[in-house]
Amino acid sequence: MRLIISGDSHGSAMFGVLEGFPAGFRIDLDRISWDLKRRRSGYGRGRRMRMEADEFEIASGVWKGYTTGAPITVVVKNRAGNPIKEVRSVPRPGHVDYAGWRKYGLPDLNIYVERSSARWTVAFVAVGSLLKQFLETLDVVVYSYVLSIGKITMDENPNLSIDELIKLRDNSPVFCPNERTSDEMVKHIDEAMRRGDTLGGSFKVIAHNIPPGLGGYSNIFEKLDSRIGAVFMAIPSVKGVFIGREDVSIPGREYHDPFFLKDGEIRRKSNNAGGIEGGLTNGEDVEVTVYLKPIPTLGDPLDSVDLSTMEERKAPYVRSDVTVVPSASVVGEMALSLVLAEAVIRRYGEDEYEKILSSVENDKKGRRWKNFDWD
Ligand code: EPS
Repeated sequence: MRLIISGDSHGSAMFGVLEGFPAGFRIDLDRISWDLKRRRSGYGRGRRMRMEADEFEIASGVWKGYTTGAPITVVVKNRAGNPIKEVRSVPRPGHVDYAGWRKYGLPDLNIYVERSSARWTVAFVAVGSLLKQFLETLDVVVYSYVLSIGKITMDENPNLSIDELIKLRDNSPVFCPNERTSDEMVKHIDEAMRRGDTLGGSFKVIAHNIPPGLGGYSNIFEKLDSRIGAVFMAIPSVKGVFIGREDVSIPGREYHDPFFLKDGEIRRKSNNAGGIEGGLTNGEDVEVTVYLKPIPTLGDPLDSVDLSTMEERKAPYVRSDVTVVPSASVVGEMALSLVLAEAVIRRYGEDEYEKILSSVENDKKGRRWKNFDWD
C-alpha cells in the first residue's frame, strides 16, 4: 500500500491517493466527516480553522460505496487564501522559511509554507479515517488522547475503560480525558495567546486488540517501530516518538513483560514493550507517545534577518495557531492506522477485503506448536 499527498496549503484543494487498498470494503463517509471535524476543532487553533469546512469528495476507487482495488483519491477543498500578498523575505525561526529558501532559492518565503504547512494533514486524516474504519471491522480500536500541553500534564487513570476514556476525551475541548487537567490546559492556552506565545505538548495513540505477528524483520528497515517512527515524525511539529514505557532507567527485571497462563492461554503481566517486540506486534496494545514542539509563528515575534537586505528585523506575525497538540492527536490516530493497515494488508493480501477478514478470524484462534521433522 502506498499513500501520496499533494496540494498547496492555499491552493484549491488537498489530495490523498491511496494505492493497494483491497476491494470490497464499505466506506462510511460520515465517520470521515467526524474525524475531519475533530481535527479542525481542537482548542488553540487559529482563525483559519473557522474558515475551513473540510468538504471532501472521493474521486476514484469506490463503486456504490465499496472500494474497488483501484487507487482511492480523496479531495478536500480549501476555502482560505494566503493572507500575505506581498513577497516575504524575513524568515520565522522554527518554520520552513529559511531552510526552504536555502534548498530551493526562490525569492519569496510564502512559497515554502504552501507545502510545509500542516494543511496536508486534512487529506491524511480523510484517508486515515478510512483505514481506521477498516481496522475497526477487524475489531482493532485505534484511539488517542492529549497527555500534556505546555507545562500542564495529565495523570493517567489506568482504571478507565476505553469507552469511558473516549467519552471524557470527546467532552474536552483539548481532547484530554481528565476534566480538571483539561480546564487547566484551556487556561494555559488562553494565557499563551495573550502573551503572543505558542505551546507544544504530547499525546498518546493506542491500538487495542491488534493481531500478533504484524510487521517484518526480513528487511530490517520494515520493523514496525521503524515504520511508526518514520510516519509519526512526518507530522508537523513532532520532535519525538516513544513506543511503550518511557522510564528506561528501571532494570530489565522490572521492564520486560512476563508471560503467564490463564485458562490455557498465554497472557502478559504488563505491557511495557508497548505491544511491539523485535519489530513485530505481540498482540498487546500498541502504545505510542508523541512529543510536539511549540509552533513557530509567534504573536510576539523573535529576532530574524531580512534575507533581501541582510538587515536585522523582527520575524513577521502571520495568521496562525497557539497550539496544535489536540488536532495533532487526531492526526496521530491516522498515522498509527496507516502503519497497522499497511502491515495487515501485507500479511493477509491486498486483493479482497473478505479474504482478509476470514484470515484474521482464523489467526485469532491462536497458534499451536507444531513439531517439524528437523534433519
Ligand atoms: C499553518 C498555518 C495556519 C494553520 C495551518 C498550518 O494556516 P494559515 O497560514 O492559512 O492561517 O491554520 O493549518 C491548516 C490550515 C490546517 O488545516 O491544519 C502553518 O504554517 O503550518
